[in-house]
Amino acid sequence: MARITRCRGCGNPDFREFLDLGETPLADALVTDPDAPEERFPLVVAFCDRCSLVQITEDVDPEKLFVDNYLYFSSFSDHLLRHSRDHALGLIESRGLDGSSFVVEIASNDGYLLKNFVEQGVPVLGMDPAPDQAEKANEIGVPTRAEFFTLESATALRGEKGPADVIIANNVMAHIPDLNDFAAGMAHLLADDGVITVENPSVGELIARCAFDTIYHEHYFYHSCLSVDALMRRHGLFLNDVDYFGDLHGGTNRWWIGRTEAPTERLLATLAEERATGLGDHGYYADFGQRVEQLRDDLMKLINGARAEGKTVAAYGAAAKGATMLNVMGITSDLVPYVVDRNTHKQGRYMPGTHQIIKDPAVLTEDPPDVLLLLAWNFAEEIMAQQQAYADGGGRFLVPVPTPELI
Ligand code: DWN
Repeated sequence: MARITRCRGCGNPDFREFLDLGETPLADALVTDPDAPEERFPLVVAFCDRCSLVQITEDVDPEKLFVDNYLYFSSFSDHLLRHSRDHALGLIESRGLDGSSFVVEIASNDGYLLKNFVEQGVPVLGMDPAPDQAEKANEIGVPTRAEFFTLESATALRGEKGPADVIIANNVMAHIPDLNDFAAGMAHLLADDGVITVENPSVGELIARCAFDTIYHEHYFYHSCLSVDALMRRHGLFLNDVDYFGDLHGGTNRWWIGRTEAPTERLLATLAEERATGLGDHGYYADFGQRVEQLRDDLMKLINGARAEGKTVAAYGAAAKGATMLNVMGITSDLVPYVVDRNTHKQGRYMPGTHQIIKDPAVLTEDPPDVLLLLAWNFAEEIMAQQQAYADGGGRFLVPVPTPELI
C-alpha cells in the first residue's frame, strides 16, 4: 500500500511523524484460519502543523477495511443505542423534521440510528459500504444503500432525491482516505438551511487518555475542532458548535456544521482551549510514543504478575482497538488465551495477529478467569454492570487505559 507524502487534508508536504506502532494486521479483519497468512501494514501517525490534522501515513484499500468481512455492528452496545436515539429525537424536535424532510446518514451500519427517524415518519436514507450491515438495516425498514459516500454518489443522490435537511456522519469522517472528497460530498448534498452533525473521538482525549489502541488502519484521521474547522472552511462550510460526550468511545465530539458561519460561544471557547492545550502544535504529540511505552511496561507487569501467581487472564471485547492493544503490547494467546464478545458474528473467529479465539461471554460464568482485560474499556461501565456476577464471584477487571488498573 502507498505511504502518503503530503497531508491528506491540506496537501502540506511538511507533516511530521510522531508515533510508530510497528506493522499491525487490519484491526477488524477477524481471522477464520489462524494458520493462514495475514497482511500487516505500518501503523505510523503524523501531524500537519498547517491544518492540525492528525493522520496515519499508510493508505490501506477501503474495500479491504470496510467491505471484505467487516463484522462491526453498532447495535451491540446499549449505550451507543441510547446515545443515538437521543440525538435523532433531538434533531427531529430542534429542526422541526417531519414527513417532508430528508435525513441522510453516512456509515449508517445496521440502521441503529436511522430507525429512530423512521419510527417518527421522517424520510431517511442510509449509506454504508458494508453489505451485511446494509442488508440488516433494510431488513428492519431503514432504506440503505451499500455504497461509499463520495462527491459522485452525493451528486447522484441529490439529483435523485433532492438536498438533505440533515446529514449525520458518526464514526466515519475518520475512516475515509479522501477526506476532501468526503467533505465536498456533504457540502453538495446539504440543503441551504440544513445541518451536518459529525461524531468522532476527540484526538485531544486520545492523547490525554493515552488511548493509542484507538489508532488502527480504519482510522485514517484523529480529529480536533481545529482540524474540522480547517477542513470545513475548505469546502464552504462552517463548524459552528461542538458537543462533548466523555463516556462514548473514550471521549467523543459531536460537531455541528452548516452553510453559514455562526459559531457558538462554546465552540469559540473550545477552539481557544485546543490552541492553548497545544493540539495545533507538533510538540503536544511529541512524547506520546514514550507514554505508550510506559503503558506497555505497566500493563505487562500486571498481566505477567497475575500469570506468575498462577492466575488466568482473559479479555473482553473483540474490538478493533483490542486488536491494536493485543498486537502493539505483545499480548499473545499464551498470556491471554481467549477474548469474549457478545457480537455473534465475531464469535468463533480469532483476533487479528495474536489469534485469541473469540467466545460468547457466557463462558465467564461457566469457567471464570481470575482477571478480565477490558479491551472494550470505552464501555467499561456497561460491561462491568453486565458482568456483575463475574465480579461477585471474585473476578477482577483490568482496565488498560489511561493507566493500567486492576478493579
Ligand atoms: O470507528 C469505529 C469505532 C467507533 O467503533 C469503528 N472503526 C469500529 C468500532 O471500533 P471498536 O471495534 O473498537 O468499537 P467498540 O464499539 O468499542 O467495540 C466493542 C466491542 O465489544 C464490540 O465487538 C461489541 C463488544 N461488546 C460486547 O461484547 N459486550 C460491547 C458491549 C457494550 C458489550 O456489552
